[in-house]
Amino acid sequence: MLPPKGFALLCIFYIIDLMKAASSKNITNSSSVQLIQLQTTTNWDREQINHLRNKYHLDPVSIRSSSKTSWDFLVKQEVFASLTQDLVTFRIPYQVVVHDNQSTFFMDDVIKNKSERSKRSSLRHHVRLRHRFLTYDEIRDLLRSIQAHVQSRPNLDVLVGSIGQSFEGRDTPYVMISNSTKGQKKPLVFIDAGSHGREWISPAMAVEIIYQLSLNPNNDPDVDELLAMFDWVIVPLVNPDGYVYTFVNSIANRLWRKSRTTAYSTKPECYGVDLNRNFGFQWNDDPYFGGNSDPCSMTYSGPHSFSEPETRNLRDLLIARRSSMKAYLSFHSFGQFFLYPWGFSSLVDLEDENELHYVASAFANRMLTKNYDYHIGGTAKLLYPAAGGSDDYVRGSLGVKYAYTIELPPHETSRYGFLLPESDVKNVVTDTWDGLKAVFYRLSRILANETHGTNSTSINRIKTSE
Ligand code: 0X9
Ligand code: ZN
Repeated sequence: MLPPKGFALLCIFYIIDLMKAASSKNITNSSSVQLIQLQTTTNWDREQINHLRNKYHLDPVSIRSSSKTSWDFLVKQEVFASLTQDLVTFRIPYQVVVHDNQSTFFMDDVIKNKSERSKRSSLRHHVRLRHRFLTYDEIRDLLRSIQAHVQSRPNLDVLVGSIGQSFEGRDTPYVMISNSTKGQKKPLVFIDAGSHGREWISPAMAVEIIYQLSLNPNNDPDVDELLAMFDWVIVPLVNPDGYVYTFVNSIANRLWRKSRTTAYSTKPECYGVDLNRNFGFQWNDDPYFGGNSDPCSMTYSGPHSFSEPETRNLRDLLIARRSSMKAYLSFHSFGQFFLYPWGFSSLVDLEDENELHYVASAFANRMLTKNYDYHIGGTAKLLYPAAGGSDDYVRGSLGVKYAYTIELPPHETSRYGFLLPESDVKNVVTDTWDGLKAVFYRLSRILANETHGTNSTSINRIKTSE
């Protein structure tokens, strides 16, 4: 989601750079794209914007549409002059937020030092890359290094595998982490990240969790507790092709959301399926349910549920681990929302919403102490309807009670949106890890009480120290 007002600041911030770029580079390249923001104040403005969306086939970058006062669009250079002329005629203010030529501006050292970074793959090398945005290759190599590093530890199993290949043939890694001392099967926490290419902080969060659980870099006693309480399966990059595509040097690439299948359109700008609309619980491609049957849409649901290798691969691992799975967390960005089902409809209540809310509030409360303001709620009620999400599938089809989607920072009003600076990664992932620990402690207490016959509806009486 992109924020209503915060992006205005971004505009001012980047427009200076745009002017610099414009003076040194040719910005009328016909294949280039600009990210522009339009401001709406009245219903009439909004009607005109809808008209312009149809006329110029504009897809908003942000998919949150309720109570919007600003809209962000990627605009091709060939329609730019005509569109901006219309905006002037309709008296709708607009600003160019970022031009194609500026894209490296957002990519920090990931792009600039790419060749230098890709040379080595030792664990020491990866430790140096900690809290950076990692490329697909770096994530894959890091997991291998961690596995090799912990191989000799007697009480820890870290197994790295692949859930299968993406459309473009990339292996999609997963990690199983388990403290096997007692030989008993523990409840499983299943975590995934990176369904949407542009949400770079999401795989960074999954990598941090893998780091913490398998290497425990701070000798944190909580990590031992967490390993004693749960087994862990983590899929840090569900959409490797979409992610790789966002590292190609252009703003249109950087903001790519979907997978990269070429099966449903011959137009490159229409490739891909929104993987978080492709799961098979109440799958629906009607925009009323937050799906979309137009391959050119950013939220294209695919021709039918599980039409994509990426969602089928994840589904198969979810099904295989279903019997012990007690919690499912899917990381996305941005906005600072801790969401639970249902995504497919705001009209259907989740019968145990209070219990899911209670667990989520352990996170929100902890994060508030660190000055992160999180909203908790059902997706369709709080955000927008979006059928075909992985959390709905895990809850609705697999019956896992505690199924969540977490929209990581920045806040929905931030000026950065998807383009969170790399310098913020460290604080975001370490603070979020702390918030997550509160969730897992609370969950563990609840599960222990359930096992000992306490009715789960008595959770309000549970006194915990989290
Ligand atoms: O729309 C989405 O897929 C998620 N938001 S995002 O901005 N990261 O794209 C929210 C998904 C919530 N869950 C379901 N819709 N089931
Ligand atoms: Zn997302």
